[in-house]
Amino acid sequence: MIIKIKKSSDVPSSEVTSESEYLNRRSFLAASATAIGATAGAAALLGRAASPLSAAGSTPASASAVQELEPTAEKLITSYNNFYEFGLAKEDPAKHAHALVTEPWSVVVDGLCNNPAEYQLEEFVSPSTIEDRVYRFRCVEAWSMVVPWQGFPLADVIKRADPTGDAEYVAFETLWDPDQMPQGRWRNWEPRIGWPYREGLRLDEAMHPLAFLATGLYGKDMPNQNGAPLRLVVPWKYGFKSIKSIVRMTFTAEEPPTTWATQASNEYGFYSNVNPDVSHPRWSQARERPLGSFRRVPTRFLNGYADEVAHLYEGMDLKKHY
Ligand SMILES: Nc1nc2c(c(=O)[nH]1)N[C@H]1C(S)=C(S)[C@@H](COP(=O)(O)O)O[C@H]1N2
Ligand SMILES: [Mo]
Repeated sequence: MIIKIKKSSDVPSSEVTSESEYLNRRSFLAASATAIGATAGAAALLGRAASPLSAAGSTPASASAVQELEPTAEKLITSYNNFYEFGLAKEDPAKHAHALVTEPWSVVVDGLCNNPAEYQLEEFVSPSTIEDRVYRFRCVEAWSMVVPWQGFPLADVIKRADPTGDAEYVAFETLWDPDQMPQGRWRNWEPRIGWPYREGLRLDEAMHPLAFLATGLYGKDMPNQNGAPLRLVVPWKYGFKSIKSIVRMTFTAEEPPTTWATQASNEYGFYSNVNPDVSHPRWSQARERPLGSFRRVPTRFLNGYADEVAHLYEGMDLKKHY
């Protein structure tokens, strides 16, 4: 599907681009952003926060931030995937997700909000400006990548929905259609998983300017295996929070049940903030392997976004609320 792209004034984006063109353009943008002082969009492109404060254009981009965020090869991002509806092996989604029908696509917004609605994808996306965001992405399995996404802030659709005063959380659901996703029927596990895949955020997390609804990567429409046509990206949380192929968003008063926390609550909590100091019961989270490399590198607190998001967790015991 083709999403009509409104260009953001400061960051041109999202023509169909080869990886090498993309990277060239990116260094150009990085250079100009450094020269003019980073705007929110350019700051995000450089992997710096588009925080409410820096959105005013006050945060100059640092050269080190540019070097840190060398995007992972497109081929790796689109061939090494977790999308269990299409099978359990990393190569399965790229093999099978062509069966996913993304057009037409609709998204239901409901629950505790003043403007519940069912949108066609085009209506859902078009009020927003599509931006580039180069984000670190850290899977709970201790591999990581850097992805040049295109999309728009999750806050845009939340503001439009206008959650009521009782709404504390927002829950998300992926499409579940066993005809399109036959690999999702595994003999032993599937009954316990309880499709559809579900995720959720606290409302203040969801409103944070880094929380992103992605419609593409590397300047192209989202590949099916990466969660076409629309997936969540929450860069400071483990990858499984970044739910794919979203068909529903529901505002709730209570913490909503999520797929992996339901499956194994001692291993996967609701928060699932990237934290090198809180081990998974079966492995350490202190280090990670960037895709395309064999060396392991230290994992950063909140995946490197602590300056922007740590305040969301002030006063919380992150070992307990893992
Ligand atoms: N619907 C759905 N969303 C999902 C998953 C899944 O299996 N089904 N896997 C999650 C996990 S564990 C990760 S690491 C990321 C992987 O995203 P990627 O394949 O684009 O790298 O998607 C997340 N979103
Ligand atoms: Mo993951």
